[in-house]
Amino acid sequence: MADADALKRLAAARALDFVTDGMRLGLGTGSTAAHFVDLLGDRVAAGLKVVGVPTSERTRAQALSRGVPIATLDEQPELDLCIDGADEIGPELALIKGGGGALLREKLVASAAREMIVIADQTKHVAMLGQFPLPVEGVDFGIAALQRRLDAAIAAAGCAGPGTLRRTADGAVFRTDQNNVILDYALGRIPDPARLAAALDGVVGVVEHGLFLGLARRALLAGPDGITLLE
Ligand code: ABF
Repeated sequence: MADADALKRLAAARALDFVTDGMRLGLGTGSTAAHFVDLLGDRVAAGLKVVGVPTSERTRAQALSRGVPIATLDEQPELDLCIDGADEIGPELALIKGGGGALLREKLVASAAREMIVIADQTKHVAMLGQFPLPVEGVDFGIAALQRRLDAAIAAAGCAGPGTLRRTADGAVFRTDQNNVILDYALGRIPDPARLAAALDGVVGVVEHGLFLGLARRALLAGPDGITLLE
């Protein structure tokens, strides 16, 4: 059986079929999106003309190193296509994203695109979202109070589970590219993602959360038997 990384690359390679000359592309973050940027670099070297708007400093550096022309979202506020990975892909292409910490820029870039395609190995496809902890990005002023408000909002939306302040491997508080912090909520199951998203949107101090609803138009899932297209 192909290993997970090979499957991620396979999904990324298929996404290139949706890219045409002149496109303004949102460039995702994470190991699957990194394969896409890598392969896109080969196409650009062969003459493809595109401009990419990266969703993280990491992706920005990679795109530059692979010779992919880049712009900021201010310079290119309307995009043709966004290609990004996901942590979970549920029914109706509802997503959990943000395991890599880039959820805010990822959602901003995906929202600026006419179409979003998710690329992943098939293990990311689930019957119900929630096994992957849901990232919630917030401001660090009064983080304990924010966590209390979040706990209450999450309970009111019919979910439950502890939120943990994300830290780096050396124990420091993790900071996003926007210098915010992330609380990861281990909810186990999210039976009604729209209800939870609405509840989180109403919490003061929340900058963004990792539920991406109604954004992805297609998903390319790579498995041992090839690519499955969900739409
Ligand atoms: C990004 O990368 C994130 O939103 C998600 O957290 C992660 C998926 O990672 P990988 O492609 O490495 O599995 O898209």
